Amino acid sequence: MKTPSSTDLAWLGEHAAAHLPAQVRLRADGPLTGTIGSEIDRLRSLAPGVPGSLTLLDLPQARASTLDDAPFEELAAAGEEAYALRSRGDGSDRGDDSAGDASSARLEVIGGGARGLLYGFYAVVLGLAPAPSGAWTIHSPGNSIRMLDHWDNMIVHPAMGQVERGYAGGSLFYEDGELREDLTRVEHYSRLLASVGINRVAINNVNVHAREATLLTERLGSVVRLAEIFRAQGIAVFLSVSFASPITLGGLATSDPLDEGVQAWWRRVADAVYAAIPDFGGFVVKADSEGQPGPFAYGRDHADGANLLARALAPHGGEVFWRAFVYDHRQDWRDRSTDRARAAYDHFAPLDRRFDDNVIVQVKHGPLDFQTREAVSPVIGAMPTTRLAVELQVTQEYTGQQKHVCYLAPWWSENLRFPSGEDDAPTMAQIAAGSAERPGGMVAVSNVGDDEFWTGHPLAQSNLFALGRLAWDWTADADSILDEWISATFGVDQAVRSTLRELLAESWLLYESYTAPLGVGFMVRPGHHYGPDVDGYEYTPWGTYHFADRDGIGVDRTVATGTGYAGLYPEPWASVYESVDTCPDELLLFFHHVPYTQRLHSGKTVIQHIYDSRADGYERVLQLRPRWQQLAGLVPGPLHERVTTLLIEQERSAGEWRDQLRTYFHRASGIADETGRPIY
Ligand code: GCW
Repeated sequence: MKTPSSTDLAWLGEHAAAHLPAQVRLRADGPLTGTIGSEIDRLRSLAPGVPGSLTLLDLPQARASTLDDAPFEELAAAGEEAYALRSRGDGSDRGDDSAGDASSARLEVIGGGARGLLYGFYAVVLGLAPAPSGAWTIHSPGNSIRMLDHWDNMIVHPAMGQVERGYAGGSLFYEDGELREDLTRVEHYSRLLASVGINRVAINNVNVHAREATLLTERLGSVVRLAEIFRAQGIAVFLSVSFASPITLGGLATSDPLDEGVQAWWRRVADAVYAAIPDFGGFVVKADSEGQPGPFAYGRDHADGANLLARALAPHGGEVFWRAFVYDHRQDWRDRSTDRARAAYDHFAPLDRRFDDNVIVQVKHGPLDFQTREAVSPVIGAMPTTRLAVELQVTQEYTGQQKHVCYLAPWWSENLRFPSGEDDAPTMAQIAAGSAERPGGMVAVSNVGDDEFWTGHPLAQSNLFALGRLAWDWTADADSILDEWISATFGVDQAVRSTLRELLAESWLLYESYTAPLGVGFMVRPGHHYGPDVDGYEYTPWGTYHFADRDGIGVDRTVATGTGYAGLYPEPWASVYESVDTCPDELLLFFHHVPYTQRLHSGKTVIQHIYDSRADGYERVLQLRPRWQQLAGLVPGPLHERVTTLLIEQERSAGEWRDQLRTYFHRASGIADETGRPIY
């Protein structure tokens, strides 16, 4: 087997190319001579010698062609990111594993615009869009915002490394404080993103340090170069900016959003950025959060702050992604009335109607912080007139740090499908998607670095892929997405497919089973957040407590006796969560402080559940490696070795979680494990 290159080891590698008919017939001239057009040309070179043909046309070309039965009006209405697809000839379905003899198959793709054509092309390459023979199907994204945020630093940060919460090596973009000379991998990466429909990317950490702040001004040239690469894939580039920039970069005495000098400074800076990058996306801002500067210093609120930047960008069509992750990270652990889970709601819900049209409030999917399990953020249903984006974390900060196998699509799906109220209330995804007039969508923190497998754990590529697919269509099924990723990456060998399914499909629930129980969250080692440390955050200022003592555990967030957080939801959820009887088991300790002897709906007591699931989870982890071993020789050797090494670490770590949690809660409760399994 040849030594795989990093491109081979992601889904646009050799297996994807195998889907492509050979005599690809490109007619991508005319209005498509832009950079996307040349990109389509480049992609054609991936096609091996399979007979058949592929016609790619944009809408004006298609109208002028012989395809007079194409759904022109519908496609035009679906927008420039949409595409129409039809197969003709042998009746095979390009999305089907058993595509069979494609000798006479012919695929026709019409793009609503250049990006639609590119997406249609990738869908064919990756087998993502079944094309029933004879009939046209139209595919269009369910979200207009499909964005990835990079938490990359130009300089390696002493505590956080080069990529904050990055588990895949250094930054793809920067090296030694500057943009890399060789950006070939950024080109590959931009293709990976476009192939699953990503259309926006932010290229630096939301914690904006001194050097990275200068991307906005003296290092704008680096942004220009990255924007050129991403442009070819229809992806707009965004910068994370510091709210204090007028002071730190501009030498002003203030960054007060109501100060005219500050407003003029931001306008001048935005004008300069757009002079260099006419299709620049805009800014991402983390303000008044974990030490980042913000409008509170001047007695202003977050609408004042966001609108300041929005008004500088508006003349150029730019957007501000303003994060709602605002809470008191210096709280006194003795203070039981402050609840971090409430913070984003308390700060932002009252500001609905105050944000300018080009502000998108970016809300983490849960009220705490990307935990393995937590409730859905009540902010999303509380700002009906504000453009919103749900923020997900592809990088596995709290979900195994790309050392543990953890396929997150089922967890994201569960959040996206969450109905905001009774009966046919819209789901969280529908609310975020917004309307044609006020579009929103999804933003996620990337899990990619300069690692040869892109994501450290090669199987963590599935999360990046799934994120794009769910941003395109939140109703897509997590298992089907997994299958798509497996075929695109590893081909259609049945043994490979079934093993990967077994390893990945329920890996999130497996991870949950041996880590913090029943929605209580955290219990991780402070700082790096890897591995168990039950009391690690208990007496810290971060607002992340479990309140376990000899009698019970959990956070009382009820209206009746707790922080009142449960009351921030509309019905039925306010009532469902308020009562121990109706609260779902998996969120019991998120909403309630209960005795260890509390019985779950599963019939087990809380303490026995903690004992059992930690021990059973560990046993299941032990089954992963022998299963993976069966793929030796069926997947590239270096990839097989990397996964094997990581599975050994997952076993070690899961054992540590099991033993620390079982022992801790035995010591706390004094209640025996009825199975008699070892406790230390
Ligand atoms: O989960 C926390 C992380 C921080 C991160 C922060 C955020 C970029 O531990 O490292 O900072 O979230 O989302 O801003």
